Amino acid sequence: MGDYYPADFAARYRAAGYWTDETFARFLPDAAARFGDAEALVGTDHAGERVRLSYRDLDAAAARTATTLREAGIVAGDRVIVQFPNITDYVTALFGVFRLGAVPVFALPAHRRSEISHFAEVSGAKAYLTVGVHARFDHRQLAREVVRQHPLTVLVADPDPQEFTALAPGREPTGPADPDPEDLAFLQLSGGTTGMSKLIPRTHADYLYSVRESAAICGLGPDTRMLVVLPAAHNFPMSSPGILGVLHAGGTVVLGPDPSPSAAFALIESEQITATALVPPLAMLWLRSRPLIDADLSSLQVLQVGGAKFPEEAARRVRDELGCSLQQVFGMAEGLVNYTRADDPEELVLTSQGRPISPDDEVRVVDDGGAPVPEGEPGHLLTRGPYTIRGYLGGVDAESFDTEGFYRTGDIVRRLPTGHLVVEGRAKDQINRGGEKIAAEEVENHLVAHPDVVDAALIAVPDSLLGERSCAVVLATDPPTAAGLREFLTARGVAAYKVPDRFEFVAEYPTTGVGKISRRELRRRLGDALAIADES
Ligand code: AMP
Ligand code: DBH
Repeated sequence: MGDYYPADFAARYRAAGYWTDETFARFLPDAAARFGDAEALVGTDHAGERVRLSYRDLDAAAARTATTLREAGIVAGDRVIVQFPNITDYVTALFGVFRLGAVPVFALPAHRRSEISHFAEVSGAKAYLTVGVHARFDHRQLAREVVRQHPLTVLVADPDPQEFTALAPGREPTGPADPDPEDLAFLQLSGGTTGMSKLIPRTHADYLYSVRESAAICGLGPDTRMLVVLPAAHNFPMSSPGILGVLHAGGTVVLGPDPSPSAAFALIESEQITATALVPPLAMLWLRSRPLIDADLSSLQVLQVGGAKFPEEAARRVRDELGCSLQQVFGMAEGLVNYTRADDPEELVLTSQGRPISPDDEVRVVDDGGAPVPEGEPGHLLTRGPYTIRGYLGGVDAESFDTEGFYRTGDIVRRLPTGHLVVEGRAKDQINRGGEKIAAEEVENHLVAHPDVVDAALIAVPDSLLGERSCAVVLATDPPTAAGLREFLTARGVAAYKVPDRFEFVAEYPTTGVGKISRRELRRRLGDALAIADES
């Protein structure tokens, strides 16, 4: 049994019925037994072919993919990096891995050498599953670079896997493994607050509890048709309630490879989509584009928005302009997920980020010294509960967890008398670029590797579309150009979304009392500079 939770808490969560014997190895076999010929998955495959799979088909495809993985040497407990765009091969590969009792490590399509190598190193991964060319980027080349340092078995969903193994269904099915429900099911990624993304160990029992409850809270059932346009491996579209919630409830998942309004609106109409999930910048783009695109969106009942704060002004436009209701979702891959409920008063849906899934989600809102703040006052959000981790992979981390096991989310929230949370900001050093989280320190580390860079500070600057963009404030002897630094970061294998949107060169930094760079002061100065630039 895994030691992911203290024994007394585990016993409590089991006794409450939150944790059951369900595992991801048997997820699809069970769903196939319950939903058989109902449509489970619609999308395109790696070859761009339209695919429609029933629950039975999907389970059979995963069972045969598991055979290919097994023949490539993957066994129960192995860590396997999965990196896919929103294509049907992702789902069959993922459930193939689960079926073997192996442990997926969820990379995003935007990740490059720097990130994939980091995941390989920290997770001790044995294999890497990916595609050929996607969005004009050749993942086989990426794999080639990664395997130079990390001996991974690479399987590629492409007719031309080059020197690697083809990831395709094998001839025979492989039966499901029997992992311990309280053991590690997969490694999810944190947005990364103080460096590279940390790996988040989630167990079958804790995660499936959140999936089942999410599906119930969101009213999912066999009639649900959910469009997934956010990167499918991200925690939000995966589980809140996401792909897993829909497949658990017998509905249909429609994978959309392209979140643009024109592509997504066409799919909503043709596939009679009832629900979808977006980050705020995309939701704002959809709102702006609605009058310009001729499409029937009348099937759409709910738009979920989460990942970053959705401005109230935009929230107020959803019902009239998109013709559906809004659900705000405030979650984190570490655990705690909050939803506004369908029967919440409209004002609460528009102005709060929802309330927790579980009656046993413990929420504390505290001041800088750790003392509780009065209800309704802003403070640091700490949480503990039946699906929130007690530690990252690789041990104790006193910065992220307090002595009682509460996870310090880094978010500043207000708690309303109804239990709903309003996100006011972030204490942690992370930039939220429209839902894509960028760890300041990670990018700074790359920048200071440049021979002419003395020091670098990455800070957020407000942006009307993305919420925040990144600005690198660089201290350099012989200032390189912004273009030169961009090239430098790209050559180091840094994902494009982490390359600073803007560069500023300075001769010195403002510092705090103990001599640390004052990001707050930098932000203020930069804010002033931007305001001046706007006036001129
Ligand atoms: P991650 O560590 O990538 O899982 O990101 C989780 C973080 O995203 C949270 O701690 C929040 O900072 C932010 N976040 C997620 N949903 C929302 C939301 N609805 N409103 C504001 N911030 C959010
Ligand atoms: O941003 C997130 O990580 C997030 C947002 C909404 C999340 O993990 C979730 C819901 O589960």
